[in-house]
Amino acid sequence: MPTSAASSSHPDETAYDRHRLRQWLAGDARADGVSRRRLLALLAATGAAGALPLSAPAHAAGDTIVKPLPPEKFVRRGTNAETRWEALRGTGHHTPNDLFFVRNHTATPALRAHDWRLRLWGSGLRGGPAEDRAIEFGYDDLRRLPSATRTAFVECAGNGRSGYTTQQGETVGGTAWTQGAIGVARWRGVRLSTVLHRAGLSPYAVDVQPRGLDAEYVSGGENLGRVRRPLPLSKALHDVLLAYEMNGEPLPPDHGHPVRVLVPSWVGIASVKWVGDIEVSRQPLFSPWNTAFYRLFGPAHPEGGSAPLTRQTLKSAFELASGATFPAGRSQVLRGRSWSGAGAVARVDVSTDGGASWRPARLDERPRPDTWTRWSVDWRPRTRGAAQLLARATDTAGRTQPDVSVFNTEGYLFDAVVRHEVTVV
Ligand SMILES: Nc1nc2c(c(=O)[nH]1)N[C@H]1C(S)=C(S)[C@@H](COP(=O)(O)O)O[C@H]1N2
Ligand SMILES: [Mo]
Repeated sequence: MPTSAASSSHPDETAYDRHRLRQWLAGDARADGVSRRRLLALLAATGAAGALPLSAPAHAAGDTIVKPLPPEKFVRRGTNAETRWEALRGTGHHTPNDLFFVRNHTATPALRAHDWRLRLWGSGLRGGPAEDRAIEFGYDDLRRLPSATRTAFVECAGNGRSGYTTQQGETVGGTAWTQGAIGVARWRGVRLSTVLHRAGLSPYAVDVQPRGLDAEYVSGGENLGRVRRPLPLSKALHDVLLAYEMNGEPLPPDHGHPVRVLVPSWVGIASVKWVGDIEVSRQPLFSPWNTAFYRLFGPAHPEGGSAPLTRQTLKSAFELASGATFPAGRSQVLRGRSWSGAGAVARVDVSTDGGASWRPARLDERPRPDTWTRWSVDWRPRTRGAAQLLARATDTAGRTQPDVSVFNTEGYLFDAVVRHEVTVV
């Protein structure tokens, strides 16, 4: 399998990275806003502190995310934080920034908008020999370009992964998310197409590969470099944003400050945070994030894995804690949300008796693609004891959530109907 390792370790690139890094470190030192530990991690990321072993964890678990993670809102999972669904109750369509899940391969870097540059480079830009084709945009340059706003979810490909184990008895790799590795925000930024055209897009370009400025990712003792994943040009030109605002605020540090890529309807890994450069290529690009990770492996999938994951699957969740309790004989409104990467939600059916009987949920807002739809049902539990609540969505592409999700070794795209355990008291 070809890789882009040669082009991404281009000497100019490395020098550029180190140069930028020194500027941030100087800035942060003045502002006194960065821990020594984070500083060392940043240095390690570009090899400027060669003696620091990359395999050593650069951060304690509590140090990888900047924002507060109150336990009533989040469950910590390693370097990540999962949103609790019960905390979404009453929050409206858009997930407040302070409640949005965080998925960090390493740690949130300390970047400052006025020092930040975005570099576009590669054989897919017009003019000059390949190594000279590069153009930079500063933060203010982006803010001056026409803006676009989109409501879209960012959802980890592994969201719901623990269902493979708890409902299907299967062992899968990766973070054992329940259902809270998703959030919906109103993203504002510049269309990637606008920036690509300004950069001088070649008619021969086929792929673009955004790369984050967070530390290099070490997995199984191997340094995989900085988080990066290619996108076909067709998607890049269609609806992708370089987002600098999230729900009307400057992008928060944990969500990619100052600028992230936002790839609507696709697996979260496509939405690269803290983007620092974008390779534009006439050849298909590869990185560990579209070869080793984010493909489906397993007996039901092709030898060598499926095609790289693109769109998210179809899911539903209740705005309830696992094991929530309800008083018998009293009317309740059960609320939840369903979403699909393949279109809008068409209908949602709910069962409050473990799947024996079903009724349609009320859709409480107009279903739209790229985001969830809130719904509700009335419930008056009669019998005391354990009960299972189920919600099954159908989308406008004609897919309905199955009872069982097809196994894959990394536990991606769990789409089965979730059995939500509650107790009637
Ligand atoms: N640079 C960078 N971008 C990244 C990641 C990362 O670790 N580093 N994680 C990815 C993954 S796997 C997901 S699911 C989303 C999570 O976005 P959030 O943390 O804003 O919720 O960001 C993606 N972009
Ligand atoms: Mo993810």
